[in-house]
Amino acid sequence: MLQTTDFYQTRETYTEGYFPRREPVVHAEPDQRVAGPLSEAELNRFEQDGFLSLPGYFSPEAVAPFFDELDQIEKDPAMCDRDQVIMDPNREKVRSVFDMHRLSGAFDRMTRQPHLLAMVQQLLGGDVYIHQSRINDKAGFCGNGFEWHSDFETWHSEDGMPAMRAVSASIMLTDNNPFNGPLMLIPGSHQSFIPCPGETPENNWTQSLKKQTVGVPPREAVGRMANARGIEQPIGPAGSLLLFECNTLHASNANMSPWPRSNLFFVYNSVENRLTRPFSGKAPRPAYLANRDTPRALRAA
Ligand code: 6CS
Ligand code: FE
Repeated sequence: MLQTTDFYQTRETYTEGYFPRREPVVHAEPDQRVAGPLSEAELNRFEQDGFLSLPGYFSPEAVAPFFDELDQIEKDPAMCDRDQVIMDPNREKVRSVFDMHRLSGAFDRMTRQPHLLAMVQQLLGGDVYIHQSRINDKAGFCGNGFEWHSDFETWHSEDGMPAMRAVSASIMLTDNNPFNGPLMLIPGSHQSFIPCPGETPENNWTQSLKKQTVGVPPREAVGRMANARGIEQPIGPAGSLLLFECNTLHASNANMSPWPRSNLFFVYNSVENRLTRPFSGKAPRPAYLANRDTPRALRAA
């Protein structure tokens, strides 16, 4: 029976404040926690911070073909006209390409890389499927940033994701350094759900992926979280991996450096957490943003 009770009321049902999350951070049963590649220390780090940074996880050579494939897409006008390719607001550069795992066999196989998949299954306590995949690309000098937000707040409100049982795997396709707009995260912020004010516009995704205006938590709440635990900015060479929990607050600055910053994101959702109706009450988002098929458990490549 699909859960349709809205335990995380936001936007149209906004109330000020913030509320403790209902789900565990690591979903594995106690006796199953070590049944996977992540050590107890790594699981504890993920539980405490809401993310785990693994610099140098893949070699730069292993991810170079993905960056090259992105370059091909960006040079293909027919591709850039597709809805799943989001240009930045001044339409100069590609900002995001969604549904990469369906565009390319290499990306699909990467979602099922055995060790990566085993870590995600360990964190989510069982079988998983891809809810969303994308590349966020920040060209040198002009790549725009992303507002502070919880991905879960959007996926709950606009896609109908019932519970906090999803993890994003971000693979750096280029070096992420302090100057080219790396992801910033607030440790511990995953433990609280922060309702966001504002009604979800119809077809919000046509604008939100260029600049998010709803689903942005009140600055007072972000400030309080940052004052409690600071802000961290995982950097590393191309090939580095960042696993972050669906409710961890994150943002990124514009890229004013001459160097590109391109990161690949795979969003893994538990097969026990399939999408229901969008809790905003609005129409479901397109398939390239949210996989509404009956979840089919991923098998290692
Ligand atoms: O709307 C979404 O699904 C996307 N928006 C943001 C700001 N991050 C997660 C996701 O890519
Ligand atoms: Fe996000």
